[in-house]
Amino acid sequence: MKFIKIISFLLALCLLLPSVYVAGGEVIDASLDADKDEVKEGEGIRFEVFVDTDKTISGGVIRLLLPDSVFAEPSAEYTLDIDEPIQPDSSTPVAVFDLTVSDSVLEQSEDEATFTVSIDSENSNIESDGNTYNLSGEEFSFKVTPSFVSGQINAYINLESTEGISAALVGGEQPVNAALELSGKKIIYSIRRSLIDPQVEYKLTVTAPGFTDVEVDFDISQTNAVTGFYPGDVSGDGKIDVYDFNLICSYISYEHYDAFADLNKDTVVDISDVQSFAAGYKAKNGGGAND
Ligand SMILES: [Ca+2]
Repeated sequence: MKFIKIISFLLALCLLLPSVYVAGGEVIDASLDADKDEVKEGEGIRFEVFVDTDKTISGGVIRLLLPDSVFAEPSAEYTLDIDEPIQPDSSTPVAVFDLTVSDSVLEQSEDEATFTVSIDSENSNIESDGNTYNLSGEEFSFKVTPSFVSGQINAYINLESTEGISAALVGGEQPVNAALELSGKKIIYSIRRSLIDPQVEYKLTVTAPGFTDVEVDFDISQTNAVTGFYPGDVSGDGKIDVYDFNLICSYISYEHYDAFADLNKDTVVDISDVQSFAAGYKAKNGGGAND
């Protein structure tokens, strides 16, 4: 009885062996390519495996070695399911992998990072004429850059800086701050996509000394254009009226600097802030919403 068990074990071992057996120790060259060498967080990237051989291929399995926690997919395996043996060529891939880069691969401070993917030579093989050959190939390097959600805030005036202006998503556990950049009378805001929780309904708030605060619904799938961020609220009471105008005039005459009166954010309170006040007053009162 024990003898039969040993024979059965050896027989099972014999049946297993062909799948790990490398015929004649020969390894076939394969190459790995991708449709891009730079990809944003959350984007897809397609890897293709090409085999350079004059052998016909009747089957096999190809695995990729993926870096830890870079892709949404935990592993990448492709089984060559071939009815009739094929003759590979350098322009037709034998395996295609569509992978998605996770949307939080990078540390928040990182501008980019480089990762590599390679063919898992030990676990990749092709079958040809009853033999199994392992594949070898060089690794493919690609760069991941951050993904941003951006939109614009109408400021109604030409600003000299974004000093004191802040835009943030509120509604989650803590606010998500936006980076700001000037473009004419608009402020372009951008937020790292990986910081935005898709389950949370956020409001986008914009505040600055001298401007009326604004809060709008935030939709991650759309380019949000924010209106209602008006310059001219020097007293900070939410209104733009003659009282604010008088404050600017008195600061100018006393040569006094006040951040709330420095509407164009150029570190002085002067006639340009009077002009900014006029533009804000006009916009808020329906005169220049499209300026
Ligand atoms: Ca000013």
